[in-house]
Amino acid sequence: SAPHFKSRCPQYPGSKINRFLVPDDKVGWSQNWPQYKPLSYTDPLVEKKPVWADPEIGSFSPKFNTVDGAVDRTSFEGSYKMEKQKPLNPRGRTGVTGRGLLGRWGPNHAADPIVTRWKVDAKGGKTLHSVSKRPVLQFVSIKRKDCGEWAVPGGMVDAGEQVSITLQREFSEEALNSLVITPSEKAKISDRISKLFKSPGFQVYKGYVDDPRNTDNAWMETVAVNFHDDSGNSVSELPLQAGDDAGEVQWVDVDSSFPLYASHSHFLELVAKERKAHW
Ligand code: RP5
Ligand code: MG
Ligand code: MG
Repeated sequence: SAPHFKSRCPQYPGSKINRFLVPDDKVGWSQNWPQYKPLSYTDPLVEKKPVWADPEIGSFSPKFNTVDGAVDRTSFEGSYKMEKQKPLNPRGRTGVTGRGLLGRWGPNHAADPIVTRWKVDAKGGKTLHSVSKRPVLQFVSIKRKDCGEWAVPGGMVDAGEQVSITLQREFSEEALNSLVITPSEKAKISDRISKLFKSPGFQVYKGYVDDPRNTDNAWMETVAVNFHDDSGNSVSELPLQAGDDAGEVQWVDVDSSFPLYASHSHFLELVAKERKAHW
């Protein structure tokens, strides 16, 4: 696969930190590079030791490459290497060390719910794309508040949480604004979406995410699952409302030209292929 790219974005998100510039041919750790002198950066929020973050290396004894109590420190990419007691990004150099905005040393596990339906015309027939002649999928997309980019409404797997729960919880928080509605409204919504989320879904991707928050010692990994509302009468009818770290939410046509956060475009390409839809 191509070397990670967004993980080398010149400026570290939410900071004034410039990454050490890493050319494509120096990404891999196997390339000897004595001149490589990245800055260490940990966001002040992470330093405050919130529940979702690890302490500093040295002040605790994490068990890497294993499930460490409630925290899954295994990687979908296989066993990761350690250097000076710190995990090494399995995809190579990023131009910054420490954890940046990420809470965990090593893999930070997320889940990405990709909820889709077919785009239909006024008569309810599937819309075919003018060029590819294939039916067009739409997915529930949120505009992230942190960077303004459109994305899948994914989020971090809480310690000890099952991924299937994270998928439904993050979708509800970010696309249905479940955090601020009344308990009775919440019950109604979760009733209607639980059917869709109870279906096994199509596991689209499992592994490293090329996320701009990644560092040499901390990185994002995800399980992306597609829940498809084929008839368009279950989740499609729910009123979308942006919540939590989402500023906007809407159904977006699945199309290769639409730019998305991190590796999310890659996930949607896989969904389109699987459903024989336009891409
Ligand atoms: C991405 O960050 C994942 O693919 C997921 O969509 C997201 C999780 O982080 P937050 O949305 O919680 O910031 O790498
Ligand atoms: Mg969230
Ligand atoms: Mg999120």
